[in-house]
Amino acid sequence: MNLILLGMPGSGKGTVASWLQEKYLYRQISTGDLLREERKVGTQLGKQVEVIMNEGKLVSDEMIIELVKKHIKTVGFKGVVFDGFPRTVFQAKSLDETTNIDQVIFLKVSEKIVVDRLLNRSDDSGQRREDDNERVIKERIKVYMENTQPLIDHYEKKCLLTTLDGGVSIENVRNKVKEVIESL
Ligand code: B4P
Repeated sequence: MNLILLGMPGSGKGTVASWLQEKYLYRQISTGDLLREERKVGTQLGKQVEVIMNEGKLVSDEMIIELVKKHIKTVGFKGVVFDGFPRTVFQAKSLDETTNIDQVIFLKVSEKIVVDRLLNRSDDSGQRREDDNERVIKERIKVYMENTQPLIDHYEKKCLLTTLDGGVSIENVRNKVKEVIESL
């Protein structure tokens, strides 16, 4: 069973996807994490995407689709949970051609909440991401509205979309997601 998590930057896609991987054995494919890993290792792709990511723009569809292909392994897992992918209609159509999607969960959160979350986010060692500053967050939200929001319509037409309130506590969101996947 394959799932997609859709939502604004900071809507909690990564938080839910890593929990689904740990608890329900879904393989998490987070394109954001994969790109950050390429940057950390210093690959050619990592160098190419650095400025794009720091400015909150989208990496090219071709690069992202290649990256996903490289990492999509389902052996030993219940299925895949895509987090941060697809982000454009082109990416969604390309995924439609290769992978059966069983459910798309849209985490609906207000702009104010996501801005607050991203401005307060840091990792376990207290490090902050370069794209989590007010100027770039605004740009990421704009990019989301223009490029990713149309996917809601795309998956609604396919009768695959479930909308959940992502503005509540992490535990509440998890419970709602659990209900959805257990009903499939
Ligand atoms: P991503 O890494 O996907 O970043 P994100 O959208 O900001 O994160 P997410 O929604 O997963 O939020 P999280 O759970 O962490 O992308 C970064 C960049 O990579 C993009 O800007 C782009 O340049 C590039 N990119 C990635 N994928 C691409 C693609 N397909 N095509 C092109 N370019 C691509 O949650 C955020 C914070 O909120 C955390 O601190 C968390 O603890 C907190 N939180 C989560 N849920 C909460 C809740 N319910 N209550 C309170 N706090 C909560």
